[in-house]
Amino acid sequence: MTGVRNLILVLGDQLTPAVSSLSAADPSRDRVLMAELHDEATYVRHHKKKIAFLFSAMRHFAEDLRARGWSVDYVRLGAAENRPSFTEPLADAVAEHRPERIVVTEAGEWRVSEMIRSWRDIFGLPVDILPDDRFLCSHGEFALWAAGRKQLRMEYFYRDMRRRTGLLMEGDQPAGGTWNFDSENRKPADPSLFMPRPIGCPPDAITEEVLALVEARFGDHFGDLLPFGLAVTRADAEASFAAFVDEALPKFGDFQDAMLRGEPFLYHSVIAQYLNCGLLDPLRACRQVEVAYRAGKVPLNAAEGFIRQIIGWREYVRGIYWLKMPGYERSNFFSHARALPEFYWTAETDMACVRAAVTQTKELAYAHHIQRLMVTGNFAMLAGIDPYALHEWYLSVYADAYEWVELPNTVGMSQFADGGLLASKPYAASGAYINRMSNYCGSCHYDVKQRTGERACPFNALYWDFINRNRAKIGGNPRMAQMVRTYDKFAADERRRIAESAAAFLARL
Ligand code: FAD
Ligand code: DLZ
Ligand code: SF4
Repeated sequence: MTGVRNLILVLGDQLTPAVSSLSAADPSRDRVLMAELHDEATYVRHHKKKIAFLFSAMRHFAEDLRARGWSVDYVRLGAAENRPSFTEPLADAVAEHRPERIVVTEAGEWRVSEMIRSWRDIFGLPVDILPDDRFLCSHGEFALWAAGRKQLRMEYFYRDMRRRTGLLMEGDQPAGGTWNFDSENRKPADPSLFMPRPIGCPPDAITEEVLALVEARFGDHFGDLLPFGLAVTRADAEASFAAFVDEALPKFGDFQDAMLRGEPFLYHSVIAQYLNCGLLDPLRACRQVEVAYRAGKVPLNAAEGFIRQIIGWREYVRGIYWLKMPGYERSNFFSHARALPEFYWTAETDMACVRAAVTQTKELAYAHHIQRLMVTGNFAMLAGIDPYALHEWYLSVYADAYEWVELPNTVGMSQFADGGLLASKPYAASGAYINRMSNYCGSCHYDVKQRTGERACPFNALYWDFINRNRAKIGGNPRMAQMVRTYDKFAADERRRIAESAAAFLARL
């Protein structure tokens, strides 16, 4: 067949008709290519649920495009042998359709964007790489914002995004007279509160077929495939988000940092996997939240907290990723080199907080932010785990994980491995923080009140040991210098016991 003008490659995280490669195209002359790829499912061994979610969402999206009049070549995994990466199905489609050019919206990951850059030479065709305008801030705009600043801080970036979008603005002032209500968003949750759950979407025939494929091909990957209840269409993702706005958002702010036994979601939205693959539009979601606030259905601290995560943190970490790649993935400020403990895969640990986070990660491919940051992330930093190994873990185990968002959160925010480029101080905490924000400690083998000894909460000795061994690196930060001074006031015997407890625990790892 001849006469195809543009061959449009739609990547697995570009599942919206509004993506720039499609919005500028013409279904009568252009052709779409999508492919399920062995290499993409295994470059880190993704959670089974994540692969099933994405493949099913891709298949549904291809159907959606066909219904809109597009000609779509959809390459199913295993349909042809040795078609493992984007390049092979693309070569097949180029040979078959002889397009004038290849068009693709820029990839979210450095690795894939490098691959795309190689195609002009491989295929001898022009390759148009279009900006991903699902994001508010382009790479160039972020680089301009960052240029000449001594410190990059999310808060100032976020204010610019508020001004730019007009979200929660009264003229040129923030609604309520304050930009950021974070200090109101740190309440521990009460288990007696009503906890809404994200709506479940039972698998349809397309998803059932994908589930069988994933079990057959990736059955040895981490994680539980079943039960499967994620939305795989835009309509279901939007219904899930609407339910969140009605039921959970009013309390999202208050309990944003809380953790509770048996409550994996609390008042979180559980939409990152939909935003990141294109099923939900970030700005539209924020506008819906603003409407709920203006209608008096949602308090300002909740609306602001939610909008900040999306137009603030989400955009900011993406900016950092593209500013610092390649190379950022190997950041290791503390020179941490310990292997990732086996319990990150098995959940077999006596630490109740870590066990809960890993168990639900295995079951749901989901843990909320504070579990990622202050439980699994905090533990890894205190224990001196190699940040690259940890990065590969986070990238593989969460349904919402793509390198552009996962890497800065892991390397920058949770491990301080970039030396403070992204975060103003290390998110290091002893068991007291986890005890304050959760009810895990009550059922734990360890005693959160003890600092040293066999039954002492491991976070305690590890925390003080971390402060002491990194004093030269963190002492310049006023908030950390205070902790170094506190350590120095401990009696010599106590300091020795801390070192011994930490060493004994790490030796058992
Ligand atoms: P909610 O708490 O309901 O927040 C709403 C939305 O805000 C999220 O859906 C997300 O899109 C956005 N958001 C919130 N916090 C952040 C943040 N720090 N960075 C970027 N966006 C944010 N988020 C991912 O989307 N993918 C990842 O791979 C990822 N890896 C992480 C790794 C670590 C070590 C840490 C500490 C955080 C990571 N995050 C990641 C950020 C955050 O934990 C998740 O976005 C959030 O838990 C997703 O759950 P939710 O949709 O219920 O979020
Ligand atoms: C994460 C993922 C997986 C598991 N599988 C595919 C796939 O089969 N086909 C595809 O186009 N994309 C997949 N993705 C997303 C990519 O790995 C990658 O994250 C994005 O293309 C961003 O660069
Ligand atoms: Fe986690 Fe320590 Fe509490 Fe146990 S006592 S749940 S290890 S913080």
